[in-house]
Amino acid sequence: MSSYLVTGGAGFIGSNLTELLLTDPDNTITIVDDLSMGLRTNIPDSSRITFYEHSITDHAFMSQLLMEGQFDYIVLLAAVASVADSVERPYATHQVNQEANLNIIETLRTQKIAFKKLFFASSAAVYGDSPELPKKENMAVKPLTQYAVDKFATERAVLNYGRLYDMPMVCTRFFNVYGPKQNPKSPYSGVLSIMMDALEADKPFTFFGDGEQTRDFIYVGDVVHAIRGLLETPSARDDVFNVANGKQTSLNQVAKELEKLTSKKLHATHKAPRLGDIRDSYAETAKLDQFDFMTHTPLAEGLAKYVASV
Ligand code: UD2
Repeated sequence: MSSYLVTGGAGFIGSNLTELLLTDPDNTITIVDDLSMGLRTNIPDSSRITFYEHSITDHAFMSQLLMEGQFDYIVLLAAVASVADSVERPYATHQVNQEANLNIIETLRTQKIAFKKLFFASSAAVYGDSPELPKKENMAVKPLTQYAVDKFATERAVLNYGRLYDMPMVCTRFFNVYGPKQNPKSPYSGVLSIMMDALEADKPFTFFGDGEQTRDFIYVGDVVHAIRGLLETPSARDDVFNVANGKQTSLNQVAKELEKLTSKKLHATHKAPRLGDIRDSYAETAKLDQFDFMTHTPLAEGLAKYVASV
């Protein structure tokens, strides 16, 4: 029997992870989410879930929860999840993406709280727009936005706590995750969810730029298997892993594939590229691929599953 704390558990990746963890009948899951991006309806109906509608920026609340919760695994997914949003709200981003997480690991340290593994989700944004591709974990980083700065700083803090205070920690750098339960309602939502929503509702879709920018799109099912695998593998600690499909795909290519799958035509317009946007991105995935829990759903298959879910 394992008990999990998942911050951001009502969000896109967090709720998919919660569903996966529930498949083991012995697991219990505590979710902390302020529903700023996540949705209450994303949380499965189960007596093994305890949900707190709360912000992780309430340090006293989080410290108390950690002291009383006796969690085996702590999964830090709560975040201001958008680069563009962080450009609009740099300090609010910092409070969530760095300060709140630092409070969590500092509480674990000072209160000498025992746990089996802590996972922190960092981001491909830390690599910035350096032309070197694919992005490798040991490359120089170039965080270009507050989002990227906070993700990198927290990733380093988590790994340093692991090393300095012998705490079992692991981090990932997510590339562009897509799939069921991604919320398309914010202008900062993942591009695939916005595109899908536009196709479904026959609404216009705006490409920021020419649509030839590339991303490494990974299916959320692969991501949550990677998280669970990293938590459960004792040797995967004090380290950071890219989580990606290892393939470079342009927005125009994705649009074509989605048009085919939905038998609909995208009503596309174009605007200037977003401030702080990265042109091209894809990952070297060899480091995580050493583990047999890692799966790579091909894009066409993942998009088909996504289309079927909406
Ligand atoms: C993703 C992650 C972010 C961070 C970053 C690292 C998401 C939602 N965000 O940001 O958390 O990890 O990767 O590099 O996964 N676009 C349009 N039209 C739209 C929306 C977006 O053209 O309506 C473009 C956007 O300008 C960008 C691309 O699509 O060039 C992808 O945008 P995104 O917001 O899905 O993700 P990204 O890569 O900025």
